Amino acid sequence: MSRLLVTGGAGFIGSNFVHHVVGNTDHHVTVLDALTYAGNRASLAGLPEDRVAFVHGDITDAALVDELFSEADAVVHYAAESHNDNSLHDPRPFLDTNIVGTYTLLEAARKHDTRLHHISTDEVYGDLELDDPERFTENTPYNPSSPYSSTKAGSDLLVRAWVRSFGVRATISNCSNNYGPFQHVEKFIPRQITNVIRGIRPKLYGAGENVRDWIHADDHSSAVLTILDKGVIGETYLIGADGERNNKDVVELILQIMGQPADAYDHVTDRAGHDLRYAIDSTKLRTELGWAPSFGDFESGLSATIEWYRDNESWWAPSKDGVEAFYAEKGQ
Ligand code: NAD
Ligand code: TDX
Repeated sequence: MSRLLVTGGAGFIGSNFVHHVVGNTDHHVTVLDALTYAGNRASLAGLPEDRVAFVHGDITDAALVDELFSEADAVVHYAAESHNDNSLHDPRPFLDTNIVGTYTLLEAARKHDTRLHHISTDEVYGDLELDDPERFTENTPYNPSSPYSSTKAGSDLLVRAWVRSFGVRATISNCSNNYGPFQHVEKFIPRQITNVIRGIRPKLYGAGENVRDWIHADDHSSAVLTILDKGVIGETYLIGADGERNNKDVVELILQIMGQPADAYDHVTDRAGHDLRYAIDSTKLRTELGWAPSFGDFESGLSATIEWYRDNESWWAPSKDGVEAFYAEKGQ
């Protein structure tokens, strides 16, 4: 049994990972989370106290990070400012958390020789044309578009430098778009599901031709555990489940599953600098480490996610009005 420190474990993907670890391993988890607007203690409710400890704190707090690293066998680093639209409105917190926060963890990993896995995103590679036959691989050059993705790219480069210069025992994964329970209602899929529940028409940016490569958050978790277990230090692994869909198709599918007419949505102002298409080639992870996703079918994963939002209105309702007011101000 190992002691895992999980940063950002009260966020969407981090909390899914903590549930996955408790259900599938003997590891003990300590969550370090600042509980920003995106963090929610309720996402960890019901987990056994002897398996999961919670520390309310910031990853830029070097003294706290140092203490927690001294007690951990491995660290999985999810904490980030994660929303592109927010980064276009106010980039500063993205620099603090994504860059300075990751630097703070790397210095602690260096001091304590702690195994670190850094969670990143496919957005560091920029975007693809709709008809590009190539997908992103571990060798695709970095070309981020937004303040969010550029700070994630910067954090990845810090990790690579600390591996090479200081021998830090780190791996990196770059994953595609996640969906599933506990995702904040600012994000595309939960926003549209909760809009329909509230009787608000879904909002599609621009023409809706932008393609995202969807993976269930639980499959992201199994991939991260596989990398922690078998990944080679210094290596980067791309995580994806061959789930490319354009946004228009996703909105229409949500409306269909929720019993609404397929055209009952609005086109709204597009995102500035909106990346056209992401697509992941996860061959390396599958062939070298033997990982495969379990959620093969996007429709059934989406249906289960819709059910989760129907059943857990008390989890998302406190954020909904504020998020919609923020979007309304921007014509979105
Ligand atoms: P999220 O916004 O839902 O959660 C982020 C969590 O980090 C929150 O609990 C927040 O309170 C915490 N946090 C923020 N700043 C902090 C700080 N300074 N100190 C401590 N905790 C802090 O994000 P998410 O969607 O779960 O993303 C998690 C990670 O996965 C991020 O690194 C993101 O870049 C990456 N990622 C996300 C996706 C996706 O589709 N959402 C895809 C690929 C990679
Ligand atoms: O209301 C909306 N309407 C809409 O059409 C919203 C909120 C989004 N969109 C579009 C923009 C994107 O093309 O849907 C797509 C998905 O948008 P987001 O959920 O904001 O995700 P994205 O910008 O693709 O980034 C996500 O995946 C990669 C995560 O938020 C990042 O943290 C991750 O790195």
